[in-house]
Amino acid sequence: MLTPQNNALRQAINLDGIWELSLDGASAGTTTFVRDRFVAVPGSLEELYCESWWTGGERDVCYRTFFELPSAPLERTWSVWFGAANYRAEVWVNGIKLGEHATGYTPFEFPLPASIGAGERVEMRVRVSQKLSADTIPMGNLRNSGGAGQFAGQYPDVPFDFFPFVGIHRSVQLVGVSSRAVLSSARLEPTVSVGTTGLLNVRGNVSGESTRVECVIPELAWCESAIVSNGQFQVQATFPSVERWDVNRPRLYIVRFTVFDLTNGAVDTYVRKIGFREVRVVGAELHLNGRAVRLNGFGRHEDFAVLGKSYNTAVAIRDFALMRWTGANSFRTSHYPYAEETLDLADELGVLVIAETPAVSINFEHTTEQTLGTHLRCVEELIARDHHHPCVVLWSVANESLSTHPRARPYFERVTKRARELDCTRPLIGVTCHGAADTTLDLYDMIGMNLYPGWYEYPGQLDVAEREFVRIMDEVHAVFPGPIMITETGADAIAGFHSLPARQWSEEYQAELIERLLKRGRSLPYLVGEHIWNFADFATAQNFPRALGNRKGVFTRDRQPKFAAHWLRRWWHEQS
Ligand code: GCB
Repeated sequence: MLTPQNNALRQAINLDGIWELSLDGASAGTTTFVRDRFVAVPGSLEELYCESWWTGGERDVCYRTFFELPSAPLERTWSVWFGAANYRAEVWVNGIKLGEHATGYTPFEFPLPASIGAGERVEMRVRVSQKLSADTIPMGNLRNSGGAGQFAGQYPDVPFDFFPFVGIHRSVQLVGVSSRAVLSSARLEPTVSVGTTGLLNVRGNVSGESTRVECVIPELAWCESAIVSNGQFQVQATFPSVERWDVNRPRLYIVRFTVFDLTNGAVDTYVRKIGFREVRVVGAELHLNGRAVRLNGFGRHEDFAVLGKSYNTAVAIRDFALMRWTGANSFRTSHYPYAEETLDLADELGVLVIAETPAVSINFEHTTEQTLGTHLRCVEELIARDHHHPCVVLWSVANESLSTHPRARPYFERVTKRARELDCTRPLIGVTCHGAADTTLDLYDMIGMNLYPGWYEYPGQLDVAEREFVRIMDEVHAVFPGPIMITETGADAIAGFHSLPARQWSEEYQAELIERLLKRGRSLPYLVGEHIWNFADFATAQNFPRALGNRKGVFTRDRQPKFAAHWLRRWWHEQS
């Protein structure tokens, strides 16, 4: 599946806007819409109205919109494409079920019945379900009691703190392509070898009847015709002189594919941007283009007031502006794949990304054979969507699993094996909060440590927090020889709360804790990165440790700086 594009031979018609909502999702195919509930697409439901939508994680809701197919000069096949809907979506048009997609955060597309003609008014219904269970990714409704870890007993019942927003979170598009032949997938692997020599491997699939696909990079004066055989094509090229894509110095090249049908007429065209760069783990270092690179930045969330988890371009641009202002060069898409537009911006701006699946807090007390199957599908969907983005330098297959459990190792052997089969050009990072007790460390090329000394442990005791931080890191280094980074550390601070001496929840405490831990971290030679938890405050499930959300942001939820953001800005700018 390719992300929709509008060009001379393809149509992408935006269906975003005001849709109707029915709270009766159970009978989605037949439910009546009373036309007094309207929702935004893209949008999350939870912060639109004044009452809570959450019903213990059992609710299905139904969305509805209408559209018409345009009459097109060419023979067209139409489909409907969704950027993401959480957590499960079923799509009907004119009473016919087209299909369903489980897990949020990744796109899905269904062909429309050929019987729908141009100009016909089409009703589309989408049942969106908030149900999470032991079988789903992420997991939910595990009914753990309060003793079973930080997130047990909270409301909604999810084993993570961020609010499980429900909705059609990303754009919906009507996609029209040639019914003769169309590019259905394109896998590009650009890399650089010695000096400035660029190598490019292209593999792709074409559906329909096609003879050849032309691949062109105008700026490299490259044009190659690949023969299509059994719906597949492949080409390789070597370029003596390319400019690399690098952190803060992004160089992107446009690749254009043109598909020809049996009469040698051009019937489809599609463009992709690529960057020539190489990422590798060398000893205890992470190398980008043959040089050690340090990751400074944040764990983040897709979260903003009213918008919930839905994508918004203005917020995305503000976030990149703030990251640049601090001097950050990277972030992790904690704890799920972000909107592809966010990766497009990271490609354009030279920001490095750790791309993560939605597998957060896998709890092996509850996993089933189905959990693993769903997790593997999440890995496949993430890599299928994001492999061509030069900004993605590491894959994270999960965040903070219960990886001390005996079932963790065989499970993650399967997950990491699948990720490596799908992409051998990027290292895998294992993100853990279990330190040296994690039984899966050696399955990864790099380790990300989530640790909160001075917050959850040793509150108020900054000297002890520093010592603990070094002790835990050294313990991991003793059993894992590769590169290690901090993927999470920090403290909650409510903007405007001040305290001297510095005490928990004050801006002073958050800033001082971060400063002390990061300065100590610089004395550890194997530490190749520091990501602060979190970039901005975010909405959470309800529980007593959360004061109207998680306040570990160094920016507020409306993206204004706390003291810690100013300190990071000085620190990262001094280092660069
Ligand atoms: C963690 C989780 C993250 C939480 C954070 C916290 O370890 O990975 O999702 O938000 O701790 O603030 O407790």
